[in-house]
Amino acid sequence: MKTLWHNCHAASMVGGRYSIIENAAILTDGPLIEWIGAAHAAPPADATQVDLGGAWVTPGLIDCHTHTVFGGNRSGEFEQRLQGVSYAEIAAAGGGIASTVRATRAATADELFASARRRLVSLLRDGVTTVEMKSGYGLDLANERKLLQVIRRLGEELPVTVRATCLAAHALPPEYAGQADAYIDHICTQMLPALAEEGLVDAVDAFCEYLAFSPEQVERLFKVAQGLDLPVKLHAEQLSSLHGSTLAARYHALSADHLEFMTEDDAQAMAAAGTVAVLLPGAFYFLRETQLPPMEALRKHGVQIAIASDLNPGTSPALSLRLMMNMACTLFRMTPEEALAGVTLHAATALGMQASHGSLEAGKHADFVAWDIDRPADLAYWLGGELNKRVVRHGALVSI
Ligand code: DI6
Ligand code: FE
Repeated sequence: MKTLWHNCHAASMVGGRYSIIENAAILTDGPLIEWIGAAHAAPPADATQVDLGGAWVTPGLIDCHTHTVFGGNRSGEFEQRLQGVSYAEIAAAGGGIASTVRATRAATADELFASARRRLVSLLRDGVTTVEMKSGYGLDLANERKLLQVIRRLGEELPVTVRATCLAAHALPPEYAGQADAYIDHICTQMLPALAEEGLVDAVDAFCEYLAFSPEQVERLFKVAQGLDLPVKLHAEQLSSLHGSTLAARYHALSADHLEFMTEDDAQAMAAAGTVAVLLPGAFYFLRETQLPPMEALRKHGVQIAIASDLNPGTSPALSLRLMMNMACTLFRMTPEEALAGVTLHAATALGMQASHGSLEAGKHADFVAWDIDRPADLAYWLGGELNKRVVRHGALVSI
């Protein structure tokens, strides 16, 4: 079953960077792209024709860093922070991640599924066709399993490709207060091997920060992940510089994420390892941070830069990836072209999916969005909201 999608322009991302084809056509065969190029050069084919009315076609957007599944929410803490109470003070008083852990443990899988589904639908309405979701609010085997199973189920029941990341090393659970090394041991010897064996884990992540886990603890986890053949990622240099991003590069991590406090040496190590820099402007904005990620060092060393929502209840209740594109431009001084590459091409690499996703090329998945916009920069220009568009996944139109 072939389809020729025509009367469009394409921001194809071919060649490993932002690139466009004006007056383009795309021939799909079932779930895959068979051919893409200038419309006049389209190969003859017995194909259904779809007129896209002059739309701009981009790869389906990829949100490569989210914590979509959690119980409760923290709008009360948002109000407290607006009154001047700090994130660290709230955490010390038993709020913060710990309060979401309590609410998540108390919720049933069905309740978690229902609330996460609503948030995920918001992301999908914004043109997202692939999303990564992390566990990390369960912090014991049964509850991390519950989260990862909900993540798998979201991928089965909604028109989106899902990658599940185990973030058991997100925070210290109350049962292990004062015993971070023992908790890391428990993850390494019990939780991760069991969850991996059950097929629930596509990658392993950790929060490397002075208020979470040290580089030494993260390295122990990475060694176990490596032994289980699981790729790693890392929350690094969000609040301070511990060189977690260099450690991530040493383990050929798919990505290091946040990175406001990274150094030029970290950028060099990441570039050499092909580790993607995932920037999270929603968290930067919501915490009213002032330390900007070192854009010039990242560009100079040729680190691939992705943008993601970091959707989570504490630091980035962000329901629009396009709003993150806008913030990446206004706050981090990225160009709209860089922002678009950051939610397609480089986001695919941050998930290890670059062979099949992230650009419009023959042989890749036919996951794309036909936007009724004048120019690709319009995607980063509007502050969220729903744009007119058609979403194609696995070669077929989807409605959400
Ligand atoms: N970094 C973050 O910004 C979130 N997790 C992380 O490792 C915060 C999560 C939360 O506050 O619930
Ligand atoms: Fe995060």
